Amino acid sequence: MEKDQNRVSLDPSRIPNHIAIIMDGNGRWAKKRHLPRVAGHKEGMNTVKKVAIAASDLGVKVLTLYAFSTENWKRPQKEVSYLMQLPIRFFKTFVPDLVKHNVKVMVMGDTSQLPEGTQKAVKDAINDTADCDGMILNFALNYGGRDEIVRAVKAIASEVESGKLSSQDVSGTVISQHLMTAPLGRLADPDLLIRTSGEMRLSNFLLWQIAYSEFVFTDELWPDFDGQSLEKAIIQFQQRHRRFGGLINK
Ligand code: V07
Repeated sequence: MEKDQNRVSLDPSRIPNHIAIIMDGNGRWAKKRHLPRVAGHKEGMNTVKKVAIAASDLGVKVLTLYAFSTENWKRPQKEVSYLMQLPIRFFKTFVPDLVKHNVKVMVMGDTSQLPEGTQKAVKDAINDTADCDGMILNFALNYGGRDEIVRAVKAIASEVESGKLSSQDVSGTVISQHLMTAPLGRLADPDLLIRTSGEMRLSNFLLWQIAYSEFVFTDELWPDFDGQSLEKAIIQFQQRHRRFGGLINK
């Protein structure tokens, strides 16, 4: 009973700095309603807006959302082209709201492979929110965790090759500095990772960065997720004792 979520309330002084979310269940949400999968993605985008504002209001500093993985290209072509329109729609309908809430958009992943119009929408969203210094809304777009590590290793190897770096100086810090989350500095590693829709996999999302993250899995489908669901996940986070492998709280 003590751990009954309804009896434990959110501690506003212990909000996780960085929350990462695998937004799963859009297709299942649509299927339940006899709608095409893309209707689920559209509703999922509206959920992104609601949850981003809720996170910002709670004082979250970074919200990283897995929007499109390097594996998602294998989906039916029609679905992929619909997904590629979403950053454009998102930009058109939501950037003014983000500016009002002082939210800065960031994107990590290989955006050079995206259609021209999608690349432009992403650039515009980043530019138009560049002066915001509140929460960072970080989209993982055409992102893969292993791909990110491969790129980091290549970059480090070429620095060693050119003599800029000694192999002896390669460290965890150096690796972090070559990952796509490097611009986030000390906020690069999520404190809390949430996956919706009942699946308990990482699906090549952040690999290095989640070494000490708390995981919360919920059966809720992404389009049904909201500010209250986020608060529940944060309460679960707050009920856990983070130990960082015994490095702190000793
Ligand atoms: C996408 C909506 C959320 C549910 C999961 C998949 C579908 C927002 C963006 C986005 C990305 C970059 C950006 C601005 C917005 C997005 C894709 C899919 C591909 F700068 N939602 N969303 N991109 N979905």
